[in-house]
Amino acid sequence: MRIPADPQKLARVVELHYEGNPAGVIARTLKLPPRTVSTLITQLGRHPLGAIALNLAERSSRLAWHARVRRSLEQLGAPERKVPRIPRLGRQQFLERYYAQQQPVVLTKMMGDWRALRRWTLPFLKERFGEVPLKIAHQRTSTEFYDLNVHAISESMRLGDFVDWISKVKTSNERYLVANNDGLSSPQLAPLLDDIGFFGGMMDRKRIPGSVYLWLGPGGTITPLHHDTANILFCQVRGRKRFKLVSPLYSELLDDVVSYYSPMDLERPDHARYPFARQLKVLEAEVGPGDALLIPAGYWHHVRSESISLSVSMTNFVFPNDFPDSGSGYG
Ligand SMILES: O=C(O)CCC(=O)C(=O)O
Repeated sequence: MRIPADPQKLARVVELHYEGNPAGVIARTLKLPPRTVSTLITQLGRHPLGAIALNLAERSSRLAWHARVRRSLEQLGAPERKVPRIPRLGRQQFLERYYAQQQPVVLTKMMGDWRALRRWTLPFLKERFGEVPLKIAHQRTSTEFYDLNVHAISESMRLGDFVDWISKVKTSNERYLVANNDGLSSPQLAPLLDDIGFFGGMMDRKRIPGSVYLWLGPGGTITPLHHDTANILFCQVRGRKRFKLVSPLYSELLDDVVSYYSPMDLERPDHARYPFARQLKVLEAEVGPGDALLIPAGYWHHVRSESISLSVSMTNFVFPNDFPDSGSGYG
């Protein structure tokens, strides 16, 4: 028998077979002679690796079935597409109703004790910290997977010069100070940490290093569709941002993910390339100064800034928030 020389094609035969497709359909889909496909499948059945593949396929289709059931049941529920906005929640209510249930929520009145809300303006940052060198993502629009490749495209820039650039361009997706640039790990910016709050004991004051991140950029910045591996409290200090969120129940449908990023543009999905895009239940949240959005671990999100924007994201919950997986990611 002629085994397809292309290993990717061979892998697709195995994949389609264990997804339950008949040999004829596989042959047509992959443009292979039907006899090649059926012989391969027979050999696979006899090979010890075939039994292992079958076992893995059954496990993954069981998980996929559970997710499918939950997605169909979800369609029967209320058609609400807006993330709820709640003024305040006690630590236990927040834990039980949202954090433990993986439900996004915007807390609208819990940043009252943040000095940052009053102090952090572009002129303040320039005057107090203008000389501080920071890594800033550059040339985002001309780089594929620019958020995933952030370290490769980041360049050092003085905070004062970055502030001047933002004030000049006002709207651009070219440069952006993102969480992975680790701005707040610079010792010179440490005083800024005195201006943030801890949400009535929901966030852990002692675990600030390495779990509180700064975002600064003009209007028009886009963080493409991705998920993180920890729960995030996304706190908006200046300007407005628009989030689109998709539950991890839909992960199975996003099939060309690289690391934690999907190339699908959630604002304008290419329906020819992503026919499933219409099945996604997309939640919307808009955050402005003083709003804090819970982004549950594994929740897909796409973010656009509507104006010059300054945000802090935090992962230092007092609740368990460490979910190791095979990769790495902020959060
Ligand atoms: O604000 C942004 O541009 C992106 C925020 C985000 O994706 C995150 O915190 O994970």
